[in-house]
This record gives sequence, C-alpha cells and structure tokens, in this order.
Amino acid sequence: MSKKAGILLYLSFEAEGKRQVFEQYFPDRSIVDAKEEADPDTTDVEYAVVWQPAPGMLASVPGLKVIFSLGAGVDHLFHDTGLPDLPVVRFVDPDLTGRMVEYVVLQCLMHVRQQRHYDGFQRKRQWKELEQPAAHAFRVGILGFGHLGQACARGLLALGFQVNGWSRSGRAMDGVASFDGSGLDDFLAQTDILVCLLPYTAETRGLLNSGLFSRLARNGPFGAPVLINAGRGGSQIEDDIVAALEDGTLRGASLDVFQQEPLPADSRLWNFNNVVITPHAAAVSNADALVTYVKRQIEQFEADGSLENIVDLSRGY
Ligand code: NDP
Ligand code: OXD
Repeated sequence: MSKKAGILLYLSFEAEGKRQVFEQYFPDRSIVDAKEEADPDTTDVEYAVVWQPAPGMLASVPGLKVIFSLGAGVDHLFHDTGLPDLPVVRFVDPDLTGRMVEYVVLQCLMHVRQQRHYDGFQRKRQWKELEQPAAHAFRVGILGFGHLGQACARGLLALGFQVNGWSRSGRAMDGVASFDGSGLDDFLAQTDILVCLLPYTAETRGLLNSGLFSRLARNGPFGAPVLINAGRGGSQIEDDIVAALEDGTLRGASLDVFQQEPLPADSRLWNFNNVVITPHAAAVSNADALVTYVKRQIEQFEADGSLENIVDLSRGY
C-alpha cells in the first residue's frame, strides 16, 4: 500500500489510545506522536491534530497544510505566537454536540428541580417537598448562540423552557428571542438561568463578573438567577462568582470550566452545596467521532481542496 501524507498528533493530555485509533483509521498514512516521540520525523506530515501544541512545534513542520483542533474551541492554539499561517479546522460533530446538550439540559434541570436541596434532605433522611415551578416558568439565556448554543436551545425548548440567545451577530432561531452584541443588558434582564457557551477571546475574557451578575433578572421563579458555564474558564471571574453566591446575587452555579484547570483544591468554589463542579467534561471529543471527522475532511481536502468549519483567526473563534 503506498503511503499518503502523514498526520502529526500533539495532545497535551493523556491521550487514552487516540494514536491507536488514528493508526486503525489511517493504515496508509504515518502517524507521528509529537508529544510522545523525542525526535519525531515529520518529513511526510501534511496534517496535524492538536490540543495545546507546544509553542513553535507546528511551525517546525515544513510540509504542514492543515491544522485540526481536537476540540470545538481553538483558544488552546493561541498561546503559540508562532502559529503558521494555515487553515485551522475545529471539531464540529453531532457526537460532541449531543454531549453538550446532555450537559446543559441536565444542569438546567438540576437547578430547576432543586436536586441539590433534595440530595441534602435525603442525606438527613428527611421527607420534605419543595414548591416546584415548571420549566416553562424559567427563561434560559444562552450566551454564545453558535453551533452548541443553538443545539442546547432546541433541547431546552423541547422541555418547555423559554430560551433567549445572545451572539455577536444576533443569530435568529424560531421560538427564541435573539439579542446581538449591543443587546446584552436587555438579554440579561430577561435571564433566570444564564448558560455560557462562548469561545474564549479578548472580548469574552472575564465577561462573567460581578457587574454582569447584578444585571441578571431577579423576578424569576426563584428570585435569584443561576449561572452555568461550559464555555471557557477564562470568561469567568471566580472570586466574583464566590461573592455572588455568598451574597445571594446568584442562587447556584454549574461550572465545567475554570480559570485554572484542574481547579485548585483550595478554591472556595468547592465549598458550595449549590455549585455543581465537573472537570471540563461537559462534551469530550470521542476518539472514533474525531478520527472519522478528520478522515472525511482530509479526503475532501485532497479531492477538491475544500475544508469545513475553518476558524476565523482574526475573530479568534
Ligand atoms: P461557535 O463558533 O459555533 O459559536 C460561538 C458563539 O459565540 C457564536 O454565536 C458567536 O457569535 C458568539 N460570540 C463569540 N464572541 C462573541 C462576542 N464577543 N459577543 C457575543 N457573541 C459572541 O462555537 P461552538 O458553539 O461550537 O462552541 C462554543 C464554545 O464552547 C467553544 O469555543 C469552546 O470554548 C466551548 N466548548 C466547551 C466544551 C466543554 O466540554 N466544556 C466542549 C466544546 C466546546 P456569532 O454567531 O455572531 O458569530
Ligand atoms: C472543546 C472542549 O473545545 O472540549 O471541544 O473544551
């Protein structure tokens, strides 16, 4: 079998057999693991699949043509100031999208159905019922109304939630009130549950702060609003979240992403019963789904030069 152009992998985390999956799907291409190999031979490499690549590593691959991000987000690439001027393709796939919908719907229901309170009662063997508003009484505001935000909106609408979406361009969807970048205040004033699915860019850095929390609705079923962030930790100010939970500005939170990951053991966020913490696990990239996606894109690229889901590097997402 004649060898086709090779693929370079660089995954900053424990890759759990991803290399083997690539080798299985691409028997006719060399797979070079630049994280694991001391002196990787990249002479025939034209594609790279990466998560947090070492700065300068991609620029050192002479024949590189396309960079694939292991995830939907691409901020992990930008600490490499020498990133070569090549197309960057991000991971957009029904498997990952479905996982994010599961996470967001679950977290909305956890708060709406007051699950953490019931968990507390159960631990104390207490038979106690709380007043329970229905899903349709809650306004879920989704910050970042792109691929994932819109999919989550569909899941929430199916359960009866009211849904508002905020995006730079004011993306529209049937059954959803849309707000553009300039409509943030109106959007927040109508939000009982704030779901952040924003990419991390210069504009979204630190957006989830005290000032923003104080502009959320306080006339919803529970009075105080809830924050759910599965976008990026750099968009949140954790000291402000702690303060807002302590003074009641926020009723609760579900956080999957953090300013520093892993979340340090001494973070005060661990202390709150009404904060659901997960380890950046809302929507992992499944190996088979990822490799199938990369394979399809490479075949298409080699056939006609086209690629899907190319990142606009000037916007940062
Ligand atoms: P998209 O690019 O499809 O959507 C991004 C959305 O954010 C768009 O609606 C965009 O507006 C909006 N946006 C970006 N910047 C601004 C801004 N400054 N002001 C207002 N709106 C803005 O991305 P995805 O939906 O696929 O993914 C979103 C993010 O989710 C990823 O970047 C990643 O950080 C995170 N993620 C987290 C995972 C996890 O496991 N926790 C897993 C996967 C992704 P417009 O539509 O106008 O362009
Ligand atoms: C992603 C992620 O961006 O897992 O896909 O965070």
